[in-house]
Amino acid sequence: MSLVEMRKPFVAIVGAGQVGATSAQRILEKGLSDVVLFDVVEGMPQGKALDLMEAAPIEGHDRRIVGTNDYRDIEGAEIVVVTAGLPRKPGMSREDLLSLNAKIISDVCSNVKKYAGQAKVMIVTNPLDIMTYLAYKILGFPDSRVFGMAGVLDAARMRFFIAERLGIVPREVEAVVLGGHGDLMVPVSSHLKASGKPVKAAMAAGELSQIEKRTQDGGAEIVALLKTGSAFYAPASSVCEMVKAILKDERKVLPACAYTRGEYGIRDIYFGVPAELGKNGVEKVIEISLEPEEKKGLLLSAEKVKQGVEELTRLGIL
Ligand code: TXD
Repeated sequence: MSLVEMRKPFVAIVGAGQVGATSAQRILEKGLSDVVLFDVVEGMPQGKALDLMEAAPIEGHDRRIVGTNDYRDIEGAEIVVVTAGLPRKPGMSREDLLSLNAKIISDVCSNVKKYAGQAKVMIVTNPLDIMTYLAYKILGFPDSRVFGMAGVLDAARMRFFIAERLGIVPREVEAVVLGGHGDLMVPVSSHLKASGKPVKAAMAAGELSQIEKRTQDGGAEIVALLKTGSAFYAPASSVCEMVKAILKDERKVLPACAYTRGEYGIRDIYFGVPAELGKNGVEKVIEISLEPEEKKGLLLSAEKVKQGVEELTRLGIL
């Protein structure tokens, strides 16, 4: 039985590190739901939860957060966000993290299955597409209830880069970034818009391809600057955006790491595609028109994700 009383629907976050704690902060301060913050490190989630509660009188929200080291407290969660794992160090690829984080995801998901069997589960841990697939296998939940966060972040980075280049506010830019959350992700520039107007034809090709490359390397750019740890402010905003779409049943189409069944010619892997998010999690995978180069890029990226999944089998994890 759950040890804490939370107002439903509530969100549980497993991994109270940089992304986990910042996501909790955003969820609370936007008034979206109460939060249970879990970590294996004793005292740390309790300390961060207390600190966040002490900000409530100033921030003016009426939400509640509880920190815990006991999985029983996630019982009844509507959404479990999994940010447990090691972040990249400079020079480390997301794939280097594979075997280290696979053990953590296996442990976390066994507990989520045991204590929050009805929840929707959002994976954040890298390498994202592979960890989401592993989580799906361990959880045994319908695929609509297991998905990953990456595309919202990658698209937000591109939106910012374009806005900066055009001298407009970032929210005026619409971008779609699909594929695996790795160096082969596909910024879909044919769908890029600024203040509602297509950008591709209006920008020099060389300039646009530089922004595409910077988007693909967006995570590494921050890792190199920070020296320890990886990005967390924009990732937490992205988590929050997806949590909101689900809690409020917005049926909003966002790029998400979802299970594929032949969409875009890709099958049986978790992969970044446009997904309609609502109360059931991934309500639908949406197919948008792609230019031949974009389609080719997507297939290449899918190949890389498949190799990662095969690596899980080779390592005896799957
Ligand atoms: O777009 C995306 N999907 C990403 C992914 C954007 C940013 C960060 N991305 C990945 O998220 C990153 O590469 C890492 O794999 C995760 C978490 O990144 P974060 O920056 O939050 O890492 P921290 O600060 O090290 O926090 C990880 C926490 C830390 O508090 C550990 O004690 C905890 O995870 N941890 C665990 N919690 C529960 N259970 C287990 N087994 C466990 N092991 C570690």
